[in-house]
Amino acid sequence: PAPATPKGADLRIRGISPFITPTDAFYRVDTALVVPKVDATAWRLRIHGLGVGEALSLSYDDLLRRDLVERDITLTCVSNEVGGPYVGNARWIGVPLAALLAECGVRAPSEGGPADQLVSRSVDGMTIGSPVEDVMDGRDALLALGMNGRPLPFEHGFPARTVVPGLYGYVSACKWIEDIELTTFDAYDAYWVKRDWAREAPVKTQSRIDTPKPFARPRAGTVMVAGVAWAQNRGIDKVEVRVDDGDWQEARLAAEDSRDTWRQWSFAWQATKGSHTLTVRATDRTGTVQTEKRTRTVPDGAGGWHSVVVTVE
Ligand SMILES: Nc1nc2c(c(=O)[nH]1)N[C@H]1C(S)=C(S)[C@@H](COP(=O)(O)O)O[C@H]1N2
Ligand SMILES: [Mo]
Repeated sequence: PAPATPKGADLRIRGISPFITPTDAFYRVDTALVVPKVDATAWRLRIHGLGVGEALSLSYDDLLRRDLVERDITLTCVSNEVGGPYVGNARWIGVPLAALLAECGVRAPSEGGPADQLVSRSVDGMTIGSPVEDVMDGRDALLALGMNGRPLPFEHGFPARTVVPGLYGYVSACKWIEDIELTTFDAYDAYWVKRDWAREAPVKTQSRIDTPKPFARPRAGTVMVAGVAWAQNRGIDKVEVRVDDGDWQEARLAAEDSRDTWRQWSFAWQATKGSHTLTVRATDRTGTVQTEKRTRTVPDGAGGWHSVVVTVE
């Protein structure tokens, strides 16, 4: 099991996203018109391709018999607009993916391996291509079997899915996975890449105001402004809030769980009567400040600052 989340990771402010997203509230994004209901007793996962010695075929029981780890990882969709809802944080249980690949003879490109793309295929025909380098660089890439202490629900990929901290879901998080092929980016474009999304898509440093909501009418006085910020695999270092065109003011950060999870933040605003615009920006642990430049979700994720307009009464 993962250690308990640190005290103080959850600020328990009214209206803020809970640190761990309950499974039934976790966003869902996929192309499935009907959720695949895979029979785990008949299911197998194949691992094959460039640099793999002998192709491997694993059953659900084979995976359950291995050493499993539990990790808190925040997952984000590339189609999430600034301030949008397609981000969630869960406790995943799974097989460390890098170790499993290494057993099959796979080496990262930087170690001389011939494959730079790992293509995951699902039972419903989705293909998702991840950089082999990222999957094997020491981060907690998982072949996940469980979510928030339970087997994966059908909606989130039962019996198994991948989760790779720091990469948008469409290049990392294949649900209902049944095949892993080692290949190259030159040789193959995955499903969304064929439809104009980027080949490689690390998650952008982002932050969101959860409360107050847009067009809220709080009373003058102390108003708690709060939300979440994420930069998976890099970690969040700082969050700042700006009221109208004022100076950036540092928000209070909740305790850090890991650099793969989002962080809650809060700011006690002394609100004065009238209409005000609240804006948030985050800085990650590499020193990168969330960019002001508004960009669309296509091709590699929305950029820009989230702001909310409220009227203080
Ligand atoms: N089989 C399959 N896996 C998939 C997808 C899909 O359409 N089909 N969508 C991907 C996208 S775009 C995202 S953001 C994540 C979302 O995972 P969730 O639905 O568990 O939140 O799953 C990824 N895995
Ligand atoms: Mo996505």
